[in-house]
Amino acid sequence: MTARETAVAVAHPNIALIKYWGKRDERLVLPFTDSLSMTLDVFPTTTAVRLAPDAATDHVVMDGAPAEGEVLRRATTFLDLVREHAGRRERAVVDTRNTVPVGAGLASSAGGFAALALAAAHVYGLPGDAEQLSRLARRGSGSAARSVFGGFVVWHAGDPDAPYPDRASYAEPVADARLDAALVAVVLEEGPKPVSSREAMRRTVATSPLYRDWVTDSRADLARMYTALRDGDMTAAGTITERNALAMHAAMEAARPAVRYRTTATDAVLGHVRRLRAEGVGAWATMDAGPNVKVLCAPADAQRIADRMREVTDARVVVAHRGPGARLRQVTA
Ligand code: 2P0
Repeated sequence: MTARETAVAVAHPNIALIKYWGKRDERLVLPFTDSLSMTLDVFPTTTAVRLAPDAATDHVVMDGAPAEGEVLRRATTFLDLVREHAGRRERAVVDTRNTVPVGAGLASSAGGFAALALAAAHVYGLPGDAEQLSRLARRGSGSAARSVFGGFVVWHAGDPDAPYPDRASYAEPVADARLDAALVAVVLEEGPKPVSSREAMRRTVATSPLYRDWVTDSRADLARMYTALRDGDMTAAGTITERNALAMHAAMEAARPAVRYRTTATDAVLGHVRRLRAEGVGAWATMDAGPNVKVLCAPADAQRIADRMREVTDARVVVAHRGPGARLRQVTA
C-alpha cells in the first residue's frame, strides 16, 4: 500500500453477546476466550490521521480538545506500533470525533481504535487485508478487533501454543448467521466508569474464584451461540447472551476487591426486561463495563421495548441494528 498524507476512517462500536473478559497476554492483547459480537449502526467514531513530518510528537485531538494523560498515551503507543510495522518515523496529527459517551461501557474504544487503525494503516502505507487490520486494532483495544467487521463477528483468542500467537488472534464475520436482531441501548449514565475495563479484567483474572469457571462456561456458550445464529433462533441467542453477561458480572463481583459496574438503576432495568419476557415479549439484557443495559431483541419488537424503557426510566434510549464494518471515508494523496 502506498502511504498517503491524510486518511479519514469511520467505525462503529460493537456489543458482545459472548463477552471478552481477561487477557492472557497484556502487551499483545491476547484474550483467554473467544468472544462474539454484533456491530451497531449507531454511535460512529470518525478519525482523521494526517502525517506531520516536521512535528516532534504526535498530536491527538478528541472531540475538539487536545488529548492528554492515558488517552494520549494509548493513542501514541498505538501509532508507535503502526510506525514500527511500517518502518516509518513521522509523527501524526489525529482528530477523532465520537458520537458515543467515552468510557461509559458503551464500547467507545472499539469503534475508536478500529477507526484509528484503519486511518493510520493508510497514511503509513501498511499493507494488509481486513484480518490483518483486525489484529492491528486488537493491539489498541481488544474489542476493536471486532469493530473492523460489520454484523455478527467472532474474535478468535488463538492457540496459545501457536508459534506466533499474535497472528492467531483476529476477528472475522460469523459465517451463515441468519439471525436478524436489534439492540435497545438503555443509557443510564454517560460519565466515565470508576474502574477501567483493563484494570477490572486484570483484577478478575488475578483474584476472582469464579474466573476459571467463567472461561469454561463461556466456551460452551459460544458453541451454542453459533447454532442459534445459524438457526436464526432469537430465544436461544437471547438466553445465552443474558446469562453470559450475568456470569461475567458475577465473576468480576467476586474479585478482591470487588468490581461492581451494576447499579440499582441497572438492576431495575434488568427487572423490566424480565417483566417484558413474562408478558411474552422476546427481550434479553446484556451489560458491559458500566451500568448501562443493552436489550437484545427481534427488530420487530425493538420499538415496543424502547417505548417501555422510556416509560419506566429516565434513561436515554437508542435503538440499534446491525451496522457496517470500519471503512475509509476519504484518502488524500
Ligand atoms: C466485550 N468489554 O467483549 C467486553 C465485555 C467490556 C465487557 O471489551 O483492555 O476496551 O482495551 O482490551 O476492549 C471492554 O474492554 O478492553 C470490553 P482492552 P476493551 O465487549
